[in-house]
Amino acid sequence: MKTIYSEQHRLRDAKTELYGGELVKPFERPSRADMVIKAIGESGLGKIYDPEEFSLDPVLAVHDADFVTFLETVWQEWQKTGYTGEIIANVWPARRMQCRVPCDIEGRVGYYAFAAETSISEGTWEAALAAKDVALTGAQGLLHGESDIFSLCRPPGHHAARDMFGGYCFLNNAAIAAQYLRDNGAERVAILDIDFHHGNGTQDIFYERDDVLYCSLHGDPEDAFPHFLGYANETGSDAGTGYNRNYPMPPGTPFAQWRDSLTDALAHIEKFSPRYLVVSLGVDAFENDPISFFKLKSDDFYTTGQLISELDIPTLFVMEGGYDVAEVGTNVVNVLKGIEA
Ligand code: SP5
Ligand code: ZN
Repeated sequence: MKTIYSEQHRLRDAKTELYGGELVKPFERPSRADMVIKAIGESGLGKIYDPEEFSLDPVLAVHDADFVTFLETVWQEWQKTGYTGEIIANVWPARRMQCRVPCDIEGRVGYYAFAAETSISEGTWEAALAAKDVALTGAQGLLHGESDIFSLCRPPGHHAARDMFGGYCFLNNAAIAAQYLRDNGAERVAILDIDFHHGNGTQDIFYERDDVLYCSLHGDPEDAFPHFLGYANETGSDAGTGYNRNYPMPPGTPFAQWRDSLTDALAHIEKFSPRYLVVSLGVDAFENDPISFFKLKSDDFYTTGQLISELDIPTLFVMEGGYDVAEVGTNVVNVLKGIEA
């Protein structure tokens, strides 16, 4: 299986994450991708390729233009104000307030943020652009007949909605890839999200649509980020009714229970009969993940890959979360090896 990867991910290297009332070194850091690349190199899985460059058109197919312009320009604007720290949202259009874009930079940061833990730092936009190229190059590979491809995206994407960033995500790499597959001839595309967190952004982007099925396994929003989306009663709206499936699970969930959800999601995907499958591949369901609460072991990721491969659908794996830096490479490679078994 080919891996698509760009060194440009290093440009996303924020100094701060708001965590427990302190500004700490972000969990989502460059060494995560280093560990994955190292494990791929040692695995004999296949070669690593640079991405091709794509225009903003596939990005604008899923994100609002004003949001994209905001991401593109906000660092320079922040610098102009004279602020010396990173960009952290501190105000939101909360209940019974107006959802309109203010003029002031702090107001606009709050408008486009849905969470404050994600600082925007110098180079974030450039890294996000490269990550979407990594995802789109993978999608292009599927269109050219590859059966499985791994897009090692960083920063991740599944929390980014059409007009919101947060959860360490800016552009929704998996959604951009899925839409690109749709726009290049695929009638139906399924997205399976196995990251520990609910992919609120991906759900948001495809919620009213019946051509892209979204299924997500994740920590119950009662107990886990992003807290305000990801409940089982969110099944889609309008034409999309029935095309969104959430599998929230409680703290301490072991693989046996998680696998039951996966099996159900896979059966649902099979019935949908998609031309392609996009997997939002986070490995933060791992038992030692520092910010998550499932109990998957490294070997369970191999089994997960095997189960997904039984679908026999051309699949793009898009890297999302996974914060136990020591094991993130092993866990990702285990999924991909399970696919090739
Ligand atoms: C892509 C991805 O995995 N994003 C995850 C973003 C999660 N950020 C919020 C983390 C809040 C952690 N609270 C954990 C409490 C642990 N005791
Ligand atoms: Zn996650």
